[in-house]
Amino acid sequence: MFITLVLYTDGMKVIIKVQRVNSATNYESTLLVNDDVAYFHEHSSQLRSQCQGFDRAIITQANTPVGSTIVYAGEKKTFKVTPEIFSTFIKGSEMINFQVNNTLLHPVIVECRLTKTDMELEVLRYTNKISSEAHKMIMKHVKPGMKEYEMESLFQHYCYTKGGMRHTSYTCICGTGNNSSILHYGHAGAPNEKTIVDGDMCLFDMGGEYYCYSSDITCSFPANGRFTSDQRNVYEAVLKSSRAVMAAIKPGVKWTEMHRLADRVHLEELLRLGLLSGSVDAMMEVHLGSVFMPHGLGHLLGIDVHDVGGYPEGTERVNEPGLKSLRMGRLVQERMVLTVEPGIYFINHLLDQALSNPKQSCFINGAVLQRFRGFGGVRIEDDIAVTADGIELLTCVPRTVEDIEAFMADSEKTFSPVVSSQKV
Ligand SMILES: [Mn+2]
Repeated sequence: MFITLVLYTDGMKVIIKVQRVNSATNYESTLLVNDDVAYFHEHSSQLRSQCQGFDRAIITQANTPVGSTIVYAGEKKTFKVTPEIFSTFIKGSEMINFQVNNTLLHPVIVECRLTKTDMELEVLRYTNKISSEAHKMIMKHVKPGMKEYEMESLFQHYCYTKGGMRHTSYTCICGTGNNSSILHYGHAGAPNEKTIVDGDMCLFDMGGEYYCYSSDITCSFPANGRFTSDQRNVYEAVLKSSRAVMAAIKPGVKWTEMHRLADRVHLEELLRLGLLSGSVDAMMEVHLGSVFMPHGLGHLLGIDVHDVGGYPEGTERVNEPGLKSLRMGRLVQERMVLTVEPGIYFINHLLDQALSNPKQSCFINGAVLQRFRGFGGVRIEDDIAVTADGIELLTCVPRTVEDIEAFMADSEKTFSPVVSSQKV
């Protein structure tokens, strides 16, 4: 394995890429994409010093000769390609056998990947657009009697034929019935092989990848296109928390607080359903939310589906049930791209654990809970980009119960993305 540092100008922009190449497969994965010239100026000496140590470094300069002025990304920033900027880089052959300083390089790369440039956002909008369309196509096609893996295959086919996306961002999760409560279902040991049954909830978590950039979308809906009243209630509880979180996200908010907000809405709704009783504050004290949502609310998204940067040095994980699974612990910043993916699941061993814990079982109505054994789970996962004062919703699929039922019934009724908790 070696790392390549590429600096090139592509007509209008300067891109710095650090690539890791697996010499066995020649598969390249990009670790850093940055087209911010100001960033480059600021860090050029640091980056240069870190080149010392790459097993191999290839520096290329295309199109634009040294000394020319580049207009950056159509904005009024100009960047003079000075000889000294290239002086070290341009002589690639001299850079063989340097030592990598990962201690210095790692945090630089992580910060580059944390917030997205305009061009990166464009690619992420694209991955979401195509993947949303593929999810909608699946919703039109799914029928009891089909296999879960048919849905995986159809999704991949759509992404590749319509979007040129050769890979998905992760192995497709196509859980139906009780399988929808298995968080990472679809792996080699359980390869989406169940037959879909009338009455099943489907939980399809799939995202296409384009030029290394990911998408990560989950749609939950009934296989037969009509929600039962229990399915509707659980679904709408999750949709309510999703939209409450989206309405609250803006630069400066704590991601851990967003997770707690989702937990609180879930508990309030399960209380309303009669599945729980008592004080929601007291339930929060004993982390009852994590019984129903044992994963984190969401994560950074970018070149990797669970992208880097969630815990920089000095940011500690909150060691509480649920919260400890969060892949990001830092404050929300403009230009971050995140998933918002609350869920409510009925996972037998977690339910049994809670029932045997007097601090939690006192809130649970066992008889009502019994009805939900085998229900599976609901997750609603959208991708968002953080703006100066809120969010841009990148995912566009039917989300309300009414939209889903109308859409699956083959109605041409249009739906509009719901971004406010008020509309749910
Ligand atoms: Mn996700």
